[in-house]
Amino acid sequence: MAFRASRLAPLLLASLAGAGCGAGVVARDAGNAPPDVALFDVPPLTDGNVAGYALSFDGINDYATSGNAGFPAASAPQTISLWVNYVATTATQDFIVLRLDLDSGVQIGIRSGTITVWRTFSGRTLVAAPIAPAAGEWHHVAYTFDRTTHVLYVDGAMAASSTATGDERTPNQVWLGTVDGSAELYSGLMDEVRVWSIVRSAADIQKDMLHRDPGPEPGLMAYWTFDDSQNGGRCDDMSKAPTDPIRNDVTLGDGIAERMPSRVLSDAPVGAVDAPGG
Ligand SMILES: [Ca+2]
Repeated sequence: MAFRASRLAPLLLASLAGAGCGAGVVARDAGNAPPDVALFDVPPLTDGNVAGYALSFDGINDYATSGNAGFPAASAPQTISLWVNYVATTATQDFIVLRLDLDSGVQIGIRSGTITVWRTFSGRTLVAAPIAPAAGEWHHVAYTFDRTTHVLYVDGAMAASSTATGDERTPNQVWLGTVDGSAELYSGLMDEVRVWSIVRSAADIQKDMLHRDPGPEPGLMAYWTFDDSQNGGRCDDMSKAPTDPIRNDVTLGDGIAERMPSRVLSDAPVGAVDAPGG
């Protein structure tokens, strides 16, 4: 969970400044390295920062997993969207993976130097942005599939579409920042992840990306803001009511501090909370 990118340092310092003494959890990496400050448990923000916290993946061993209740099959209508701020467009890096073992799945991340969506079974590209947006700044990524056409939106605009043959089956694993806990590790920030079992329109995506969501909505199977800041290395699924017994909560690094993405103050441009039903 070391901070590799110097640009993240101000965020870390800002988080620490707001954390107060003893509020965080201090963990120690293997070896003689100085202790990392694990910011997966951090104080609630009270300064009106709408974006709250983001997850920071170190590209070394950080990842997260989640439940998959109600998640769409690879061949079913769906929308997956998130904000990312990647360090580089080199190597293969997964933002989010919904897969069934290695037999079927949808993977969204960086591949061949650009934002790409590919299938797990054959590894074939479903859709890819012609040009990768610049590293080191926030970009919104959304993927939709309507049983026929794959569409990739970057920063609210359609970047590419295709009718490539994809995988078909229902996922039994969900990974953030990796394909399997050890490979295709993501280096960068992530915030506002949403998984829908319906197709959102271009207009929906353009509107949604600029707002936090007020809560449960039809077809919204998971919504992770990473803002529930005192949760023992877990992040709540905000798409469900707090009392809902089936929630697709996120677990950071399988509960192992060294593998947990840190929480950092988010400056993702998500604007204000959307109006209910909006
Ligand atoms: Ca957030």
